[in-house]
Amino acid sequence: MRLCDQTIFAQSSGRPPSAIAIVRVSGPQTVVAVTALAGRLPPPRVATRLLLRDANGQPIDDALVLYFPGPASATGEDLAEFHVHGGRAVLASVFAALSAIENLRAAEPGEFTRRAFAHGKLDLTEAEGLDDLIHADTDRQRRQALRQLKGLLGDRARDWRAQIIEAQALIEAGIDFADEGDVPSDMIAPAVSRIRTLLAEIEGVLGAEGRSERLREGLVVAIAGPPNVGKSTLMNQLARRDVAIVSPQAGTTRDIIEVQLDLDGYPVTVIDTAGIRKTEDPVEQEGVRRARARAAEADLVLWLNDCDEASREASGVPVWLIRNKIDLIQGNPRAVNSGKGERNFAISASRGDGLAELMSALVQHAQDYFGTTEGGLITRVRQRKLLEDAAASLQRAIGAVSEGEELAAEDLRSAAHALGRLLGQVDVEDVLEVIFGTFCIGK
Ligand SMILES: Nc1nc2c(ncn2[C@@H]2O[C@H](COP(=O)(O)OP(=O)(O)OP(=O)(O)O)[C@@H](O)[C@H]2O)c(=O)[nH]1
Ligand SMILES: [Mg+2]
Repeated sequence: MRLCDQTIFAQSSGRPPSAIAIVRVSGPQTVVAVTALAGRLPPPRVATRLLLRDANGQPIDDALVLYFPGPASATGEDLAEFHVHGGRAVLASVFAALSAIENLRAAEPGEFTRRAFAHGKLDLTEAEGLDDLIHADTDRQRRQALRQLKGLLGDRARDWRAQIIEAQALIEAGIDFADEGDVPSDMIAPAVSRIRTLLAEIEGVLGAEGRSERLREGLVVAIAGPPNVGKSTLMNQLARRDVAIVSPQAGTTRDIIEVQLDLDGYPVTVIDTAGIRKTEDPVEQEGVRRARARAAEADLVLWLNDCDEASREASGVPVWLIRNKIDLIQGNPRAVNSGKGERNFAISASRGDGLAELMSALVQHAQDYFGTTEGGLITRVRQRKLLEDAAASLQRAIGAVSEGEELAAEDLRSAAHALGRLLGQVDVEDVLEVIFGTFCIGK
């Protein structure tokens, strides 16, 4: 049985209990399912209040039912929505009634979107944008995802691909003529100049900041340092709530604690780690190991030290040195910049001194890190990789023209192929699992 022969259902709204929950059904059995539960099919696209009943005729809930006949639906198939009260028992009864119908089954994560993609409702870059929009935590992420969902990258890629195929046709026509001993350079020259223009455009998009992917992932800031210096206290201050246990005992934190912050629209993950020291306690040793590993992977390390210490461990990422507990010293010391790209701060995490300066430095750092992402079209490594492949093939095609049109045509074919993969038009099966697998169920 082919994938789309089956009818799928899932709750598409948030976690119960909630005031209202939406259950979506998509596939050829949709009309059967709606009629079975609601007694009749409402008119297309008109919200209709109907009593849902189970197979024994027992009432389940008073619902709003919507029916969207395919192909003019979100998935391109017959699709229905049941808006029911969002209680767990209500939902369980609706699911039980739907499961009882032949050829109906619960949807896999992302399956609705996957069907929309299969029916040409959106291309792969738009599907990625949709996934990002659902997972957007900050305003900047939301705007970027919306651009992607509007198909800005997809539209460009489609246009480039069409032009490459045209250029390929021109060159292949040249090859045919060449058989007759008449190499029409006036056919090749316009093709080459078109390829050069295309290449410049793709390189422009590749070069545009190159930081939009970062906006999706967020900036990771690790708080690290020796035990008992006030790392967890600083973490709680940054998070503005008690996420980590603070105690005068050295070696309090062992697990890695993460909080997501929205810094001026930028997504920032702050992690609090175990104090780094030599220890005999195997649990603490593991905490120290994890702390080191996470600090090494972070985009920025805030290295905390008691005010009377100045040592820190070397690491490959930018490190800001922070002297904590300045409230304990007479005549609060001021931060001194070493001028080696390292920044120095003096704070009192418990009293709040210097935290405003640290916060605004973090916002500034986030701004520099993410750059101006407004113009960036690429949001994923997958997209960047395929555009780079296309650019490299075009580059090769330009070089190959003088050596033989067949070679150039082959390079153009692989450039068009890379863009086809970007859009999800060719060789899609391997990427589909990866992309749609990250979606939530009901999407
Ligand atoms: N006077 C003063 N005490 C502080 C300050 N910041 C933290 N403390 C105290 O220092 C002790 C340790 O604080 P924590 O935040 O648990 O330190 P930590 O670095 O997370 O410690 P571990 O998790 O054990 O590595 C606690 O008693 C805090 O109240 C500060 O700025 N001034
Ligand atoms: Mg701690």
